[in-house]
Amino acid sequence: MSDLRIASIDTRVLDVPLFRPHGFATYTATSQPILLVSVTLEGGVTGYGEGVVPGGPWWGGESADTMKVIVDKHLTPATLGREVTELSGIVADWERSVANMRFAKAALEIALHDAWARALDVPLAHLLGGQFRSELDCVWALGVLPLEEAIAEVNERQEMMGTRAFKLKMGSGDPKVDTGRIADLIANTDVDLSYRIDINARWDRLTSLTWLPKLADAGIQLFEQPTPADDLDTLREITSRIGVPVMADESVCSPADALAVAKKQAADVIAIKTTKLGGLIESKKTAAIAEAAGLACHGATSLEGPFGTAASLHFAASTPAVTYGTELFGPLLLKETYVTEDIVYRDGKVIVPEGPGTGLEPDWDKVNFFTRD
Ligand code: MUC
Ligand code: MG
Repeated sequence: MSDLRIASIDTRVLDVPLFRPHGFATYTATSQPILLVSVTLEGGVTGYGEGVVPGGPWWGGESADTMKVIVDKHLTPATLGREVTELSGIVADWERSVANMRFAKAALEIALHDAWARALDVPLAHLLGGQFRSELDCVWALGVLPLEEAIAEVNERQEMMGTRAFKLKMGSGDPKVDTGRIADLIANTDVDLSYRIDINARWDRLTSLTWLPKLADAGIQLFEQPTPADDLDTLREITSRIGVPVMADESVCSPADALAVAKKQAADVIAIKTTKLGGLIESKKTAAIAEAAGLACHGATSLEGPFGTAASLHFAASTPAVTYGTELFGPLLLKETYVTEDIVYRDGKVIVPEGPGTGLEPDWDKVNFFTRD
């Protein structure tokens, strides 16, 4: 077997334009900054991970810039020279030098997993318990958009890639106007489509209790994180009062958070982002807690590029607890890709790439083109 010691870790920030602006509750992204981490083993194999937040630090406080500093200055010295087969110990040791900073840890942890899987010549899912499915349902997320543009985008995605389920971003505007816009969208598109909303923790209790029932009447089938991350009492109240399933996203950034949500019965579904959770090992722990508590898991996204998305797909494909589909559509938001063969989307599903590691290879001309000076 080739030498599995970690020889070098390289980081670079890519700025990849989006095909259209993506409006979140407090920020509109026109490009996605991505920290691309490359880990090379002594035997010569290289693996890739991505450090990504949705657009910028508004979501969880980290950005591609902060991740670069954390990986370069603090995680890399604690990692170089060790055997990649010690990965769970390496990740545990990172806690001695870096608290929190889970997005940064995920970028390196996933690159290490990928290098290890490539060195063994197996798909990444084989290191995560084994792959038992090859495709997953995939939601398309619309940013905050005017009604006509939203209707056009839903129709287009339905036609182009068979998408049947859509996530709508809310929380940026007047709740009454926004609720009306969403009710009009649902009324003016195919009746069989499924819609969910993500408020990114921007509404308070009273706003939620006023407008969520109206959104339920309009046909919304899932409420994602309406209220602030730490307020599990209000999340539980919404979960028990309105009769539409609730998904916890910002409220669950660690396995301990999942345990707190489970104990309070504060949500029905947990959004598993391998980024916010600090990588694949912590994501597995989080999914196990949710499963034991009878909660569903959703394969969620920070709008990663192809490498990050593929890693999350291998996670979802090897984790039976992911029973609530995925929204792993991030690469499709990018104007152009930077891998030689991109992830395939068809019939409302995303296909898990085949081959060693994530199954994807960098297109170095494109990677260099998108690399920040
Ligand atoms: C989030 O909070 O879920 C995922 C899709 C999208 O549009 O935003 C992200 C972040
Ligand atoms: Mg969310």
